[in-house]
Amino acid sequence: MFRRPSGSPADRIAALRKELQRHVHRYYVLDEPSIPDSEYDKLFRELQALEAAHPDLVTPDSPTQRVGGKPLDQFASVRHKVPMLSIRTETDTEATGTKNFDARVRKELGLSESGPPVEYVAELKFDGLAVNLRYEDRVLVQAATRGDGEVGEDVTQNIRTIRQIPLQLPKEAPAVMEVRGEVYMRRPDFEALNERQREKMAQGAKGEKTFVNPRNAAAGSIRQLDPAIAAQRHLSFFAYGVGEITPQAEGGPVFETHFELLQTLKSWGFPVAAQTRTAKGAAELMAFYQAIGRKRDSLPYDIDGVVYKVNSLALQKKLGFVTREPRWAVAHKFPAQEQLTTVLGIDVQVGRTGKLTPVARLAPVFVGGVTVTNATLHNEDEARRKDVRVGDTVIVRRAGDVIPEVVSVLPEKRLPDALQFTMPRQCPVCGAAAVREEGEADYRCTGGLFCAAQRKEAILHYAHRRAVEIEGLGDKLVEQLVDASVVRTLPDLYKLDLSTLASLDRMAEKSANNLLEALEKSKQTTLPRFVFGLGIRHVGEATAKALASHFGKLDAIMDATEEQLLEVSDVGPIVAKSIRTFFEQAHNREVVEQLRACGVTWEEGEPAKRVPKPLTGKTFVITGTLPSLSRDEAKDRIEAAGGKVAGSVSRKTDYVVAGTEAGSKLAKAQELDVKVIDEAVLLAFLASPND
Ligand code: D41
Repeated sequence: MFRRPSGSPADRIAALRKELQRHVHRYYVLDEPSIPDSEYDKLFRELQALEAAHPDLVTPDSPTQRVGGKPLDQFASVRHKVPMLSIRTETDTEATGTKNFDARVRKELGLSESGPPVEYVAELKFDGLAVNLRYEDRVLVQAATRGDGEVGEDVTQNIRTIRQIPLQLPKEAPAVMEVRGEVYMRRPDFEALNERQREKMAQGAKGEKTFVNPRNAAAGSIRQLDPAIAAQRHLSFFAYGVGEITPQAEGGPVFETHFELLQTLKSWGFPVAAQTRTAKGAAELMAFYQAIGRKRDSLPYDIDGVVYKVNSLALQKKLGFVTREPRWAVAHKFPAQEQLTTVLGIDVQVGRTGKLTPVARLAPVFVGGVTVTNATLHNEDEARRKDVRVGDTVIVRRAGDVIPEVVSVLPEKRLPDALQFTMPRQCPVCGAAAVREEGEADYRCTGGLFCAAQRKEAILHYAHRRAVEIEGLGDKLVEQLVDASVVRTLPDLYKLDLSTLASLDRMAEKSANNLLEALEKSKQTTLPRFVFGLGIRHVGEATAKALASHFGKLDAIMDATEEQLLEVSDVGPIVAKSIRTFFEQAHNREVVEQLRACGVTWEEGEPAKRVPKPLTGKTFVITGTLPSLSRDEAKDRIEAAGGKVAGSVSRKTDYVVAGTEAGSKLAKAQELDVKVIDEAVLLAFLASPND
């Protein structure tokens, strides 16, 4: 992805340092990485290799000479009493990965190859932020990030907001006790946080942003200066080790193994991953690696690998550490969940129900254990927010069961002539109008009856028991009829004959006859069933009935203006617009005509006498919190009763509906002498035929 080395090794080293420096700053200081970790690691390893080959070019300020992050200025620094070590990583995902580690441990302990296996503890490697929790006299007195391992940041106030972290230890705990672990964010909490952030941004809040992954969300939340904000971010914690502890001689605990230590921490209220196991020898470690690898996608949090630790604390001591990495532990990585790739194109897919989804077509890339060639951009707003363009270099993420997605674009790699993506206003499958309704995120195709993408759904809906009802025409059969191109649109159903049906797989003559009989029977239907069967968005059974009794005839419904539709009880602006758009599509009208020509009939009636809706012509403003209705519910019900709901109070406002904590709108109403009512009065209006 990156420029090949040009010029001398010294030039390349300088270029790599500059690039890495920039990423380090974005990652550790801003919690906003610009490239995936895997890409950073590649650059880092290239620099390491070059420096190893040219030791004279190593300088103390090289990123390779510094571990971990630089503290933000605003947090107080904390010098760790016992340094927080880092952990050697094994990137070999084959069985050799565990064999090498086990062989090294055995060799350093002077164990023969044929001796009994070494016992390990196998843990999950959470993708979070390492912290040290210090308890003095069994009270949490300080929490600090790992920082560079020597000095971290004091984040006590934020850590105290994590409910999973005990603030107090039981009386058997020693006088000084430091517990180490990872603060992380579960995927559902991450999704919910980003959703809230998006809402805030949509409401114009300044300085709000979404997070690219749970790790950054956790890091950003812990290194958040306002503990009140940290408190709203659901963070989780799990313990993996200890720092300073009161020595045994002074009444400290007696632990012989790491596993025992974890069990004790668990009994004191610290979360310890349930998957933690002891394992003997390389083969059992590998079995653990593979078992967790299979489970990885279904875990509700991200892990980037597993960690193996020698279980016996005596052996750990004997093994010691080299340059801040214990010899008794190793992190065994899983395939990365984020990778760089390029966008070959942006397609728009149409779902079974007509939903349009923009999808980035990608140069194939191996992410999270699978080759990914497509990533969803979700909807128009998301595509705009991320501003993904054809030709862009992007970070692709595949974590958990979720479908791959584009996390962000590398703006510095954008081609100068790259065009901004716009959502098509027409369905790419059938050409019908694609519309996005007020308050909705998605565009939808309005060609429900003839759009190839929606064929199966449209037919199933029409044939439903509560619609036109074609007995025996279910999922499987529709699938078969459409896939064999025997049925394209609804009228094709009525052209089926015995020989066509009998030619289908698994179709006995008896079932073919039954289907033909059911089709014949379905021709005699009712207007509400037929209208419901058309599958017009927002037109359910009740609305179909209301339309039928209001207009009496299908042609009247098809030709009704939005205003006329609004007169129907329970029809609000969104439903009216949806009905109008449906019948504006020439193809939809054609399908209706063809169905009639095939002999589908119903009894038509006279239009109902016009009864004005209770709130026709009245404008409302809602303010404050109502006791039982949500604001949206109140709006829907006022509109369904013929009224309008405005956002601000003016002389044209008829009523202000005020709940608790009503603010400036209430004051404005009083100033303009507009009638103020409460929810009870509103409900009475809605129930009465006139106001
Ligand atoms: O889950 C983890 N991320 C994790 C991190 C773990 N399960 N165990 C760890 N063990 C250690 C040693 C062996 C040094 C006690 C670690 C880390 N260290 C660690 N996390 C961040 C830097 C080092």
